[in-house]
Amino acid sequence: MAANVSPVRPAPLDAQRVRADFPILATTVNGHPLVYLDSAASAQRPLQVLRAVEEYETHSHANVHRGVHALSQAATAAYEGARERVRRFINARSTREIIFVRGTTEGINLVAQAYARPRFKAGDEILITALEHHANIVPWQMVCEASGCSLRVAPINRRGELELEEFLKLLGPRTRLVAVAHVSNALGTVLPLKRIIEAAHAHGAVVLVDGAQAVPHAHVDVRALGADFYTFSSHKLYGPTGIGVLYGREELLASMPPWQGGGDMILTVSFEKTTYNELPWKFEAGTPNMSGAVGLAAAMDYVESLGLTAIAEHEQHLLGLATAELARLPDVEIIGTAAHKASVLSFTMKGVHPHDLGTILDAEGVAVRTGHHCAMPVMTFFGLPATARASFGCYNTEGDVASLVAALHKARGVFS
Ligand code: 7TS
Repeated sequence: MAANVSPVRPAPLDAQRVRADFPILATTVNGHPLVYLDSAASAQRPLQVLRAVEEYETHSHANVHRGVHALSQAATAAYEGARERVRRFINARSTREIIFVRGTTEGINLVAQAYARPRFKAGDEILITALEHHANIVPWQMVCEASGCSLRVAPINRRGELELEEFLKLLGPRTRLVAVAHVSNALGTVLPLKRIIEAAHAHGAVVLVDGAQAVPHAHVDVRALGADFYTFSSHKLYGPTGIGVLYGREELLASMPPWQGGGDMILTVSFEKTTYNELPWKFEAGTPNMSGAVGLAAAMDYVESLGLTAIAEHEQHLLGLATAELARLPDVEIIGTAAHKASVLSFTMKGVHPHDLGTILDAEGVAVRTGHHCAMPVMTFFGLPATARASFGCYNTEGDVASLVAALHKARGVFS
């Protein structure tokens, strides 16, 4: 994602030193040292994140926004401090534009239900691409069912790249919203976001970006991108589960009705009329995930301390190495060969079901994901039931790639 990385070149990543921050990587699996190649599903957490959560839970926990007592104020400061940390991380204009959600899935559903559903009608169109995760398909299908609007899907080619010309042709006066992944989770393809956003805006459409697979691998600047909505999950960014972020341009968020009702999103309640809180709390009903937010902020500190450019370069090196090694293996086919990829390597082995392959690799301590990766239409496009997928994070090494290759040789032996 060269267009988005910081121009300052930090020192290259010392993955061995980084690994010391992740105690779980010392685990042995089936008698082998763990080789964790499933960060695209969920990354592991460094001590810095674990300690920040422990510190909050041990010394600062109470409910937020509700008490004048010291702990409630400490919790509120920690939670709202985390919001400011997120704002800075993605360069949003204001903390009013940062909504804490459970994760990417909830972020997309919030926009679907509170932005799209009330305003779209028959004749309106939502445009997505053929490489989306189910979380960026199903919420829009639900909107279409409820409102009568239609879903259009821009095609991909055999390399797993978006057919940009076809995408541009599908944009028109009826297009109200474009929802695209920044990076495909099943194939690793990086989408030409700036071009997509400019074209969508030229047609008056609003753009939601599913950034789940992008934020851990590149510096994302929502204002430079021009995204209207951008959402991501903490747990893929070395932070805790159960927390994520929806960024929305203030003007859009302000124009939307609340989604869920309950505490924190109200100002006053009577049986006749309830008035809603201001942004961002209008979209945060109920007691939020304070420790999660604190952990996410610590994860952002962590990746910035390593340098997102250094992380990206390190992962690109591993991706290039693994791609070259797997390409040399007979019977292995790489699925997703886009010119611009990030950190994900999907593949199949002839004659071996990906689940069996995953089981053999696990016996060697190598953790890869196997399945449809919640992107069934991508699998259908390639005529496959599933793939095996290795994904890389800041703690992976050339040794991990070598272990993957050795385990694949072993699997070939077992099945031949
Ligand atoms: N969008 C993309 C591109 C994703 O990769 C994922 C999760 C989601 C949305 C949903 O994120 P969540 O945190 O709300 O669940 N992707 C994967 C994966 O590739 N393997 O497991 C989860």
